[in-house]
Amino acid sequence: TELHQFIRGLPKAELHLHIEGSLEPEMMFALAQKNGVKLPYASVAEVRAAYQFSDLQSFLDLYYAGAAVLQTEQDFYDLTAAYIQRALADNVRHVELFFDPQTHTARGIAIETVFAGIASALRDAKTQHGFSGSMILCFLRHLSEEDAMSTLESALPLRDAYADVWIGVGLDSSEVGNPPEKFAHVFTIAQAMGLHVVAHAGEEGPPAYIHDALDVLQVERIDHGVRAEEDPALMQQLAASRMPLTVCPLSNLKLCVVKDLRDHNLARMLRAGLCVTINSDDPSYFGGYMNDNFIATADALDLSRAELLQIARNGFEAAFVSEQQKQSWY
Ligand code: ES4
Ligand code: ZN
Repeated sequence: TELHQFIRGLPKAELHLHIEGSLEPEMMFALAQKNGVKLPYASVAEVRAAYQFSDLQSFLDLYYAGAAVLQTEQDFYDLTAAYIQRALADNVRHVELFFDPQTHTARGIAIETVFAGIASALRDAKTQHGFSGSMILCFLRHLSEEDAMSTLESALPLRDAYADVWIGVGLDSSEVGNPPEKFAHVFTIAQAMGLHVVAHAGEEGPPAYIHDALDVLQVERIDHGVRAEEDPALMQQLAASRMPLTVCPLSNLKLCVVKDLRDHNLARMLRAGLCVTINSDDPSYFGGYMNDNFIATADALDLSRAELLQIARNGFEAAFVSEQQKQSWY
């Protein structure tokens, strides 16, 4: 339809994308064969058929298993380059991608390998396509704060070599039972180093986790945040401060955070004045990249062109880039 064409033509920024979650089954199979990794699936079709989730944890179990095929710098390069190609096709101009070093270092992959592969793909895309991209290192919240701290320490020596791309830290994985306070110390250090700070909060966890991510971790964006709606005072605060929420509608549907996209609160939060953005989270697992997320949401919630334009602009407003770079986009 014409509205879908309008959406495809909008320049977009993607602020909530786990690079390991962009691993398509075809690449998973090819890398498994190349690297001699055994997968519990006989075919690409079997992998896709396994992507039926009941909650966040049921997804994370498959997501961490799939990531085990990534071993060399070239593997991380190819993964990132494939995502960028897909993003360019959706008119995504800027990405701040998440990566999970602990998933890889736990398997004996050096953190340098992860940084080098992802960063080279981002740098090549900048040269070749004028595509702008940066990296946010996420700590796995189901692991200890000591583990997060040693991950940050192992990344510190890379700071200067990756100053052009490594811009921040985030917090992901199993939310409930792993509140923001658990990572207060490591976030304080990261922020003191001049890194941007974000955290997943209020995806499955309660609104109190959003409050604490803001208060204790001093985050500059909330990833997901959809459960903010249960706390009217928090909604007021998020609207007044224009605190960005990186919402991922198809993810919320696939992980049963909402049971129908028509029940999603994205439009209500937008209309309440919150800085809502649309993102794809783990596009290979959740059935869609940026335009798929925008189109499915627009159709389910009857978003107007003005609202869709506002959402796309919110992505650039919420991006960790200079005012000058923002003005070049809008
Ligand atoms: C994630 Cl959807 C989601 N939530 C929390 N952690 C994650 N890691 C990758 N995808
Ligand atoms: Zn996420």
